[in-house]
Amino acid sequence: MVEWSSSERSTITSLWAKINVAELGPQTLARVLIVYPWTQRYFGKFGDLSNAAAILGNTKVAEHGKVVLGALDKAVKNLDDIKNSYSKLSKLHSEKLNVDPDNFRLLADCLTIIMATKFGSGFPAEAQAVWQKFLAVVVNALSRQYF
Ligand code: HEG
Repeated sequence: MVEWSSSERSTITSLWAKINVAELGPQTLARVLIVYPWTQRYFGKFGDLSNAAAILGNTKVAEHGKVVLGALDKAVKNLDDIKNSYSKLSKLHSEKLNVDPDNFRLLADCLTIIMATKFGSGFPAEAQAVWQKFLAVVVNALSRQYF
């Protein structure tokens, strides 16, 4: 069981409140697809992913980026039970979508980079440390139904 101090809880909540899902979600997923091109294999139905400009302009990528980032709301609201709150989603990625769970961490890292770019000095190292702890718990929960 992960323990959160009250200052960790407030850092996570206030960072989440600053995140515009409709803006950062598309940017995060596009970055994953550009930086780690093997992740494109899961999105065969999304149309043109042949270069960075195509990925950044792809409306299906943008829509799905919002869905993925929006799903973090569940973790923020259930900090003490992230594992159980993602058990269905983990099962879906494992058994139906067959997504290699290593990719969850890649997405988490891209989100952190996008946040640093967007927030600049509003995302100091101490806040990053807490945020990455939070994302590590999310990644762990999503990877759970694979074992
Ligand atoms: Mg996944 C569907 C969340 C990483 C590939 N992802 C979904 C859905 C959610 C979600 C909420 C919709 C589920 C539904 O339809 O019921 N994804 C989610 C999170 C994270 C993540 C929270 C990581 C933090 N996903 C992820 C990664 C890949 C991936 C890294 C592949 C590299 N997701 C994926 C695919 C679908 C979803 C292929 C189905 C897309 C579709 O067909 O519309």
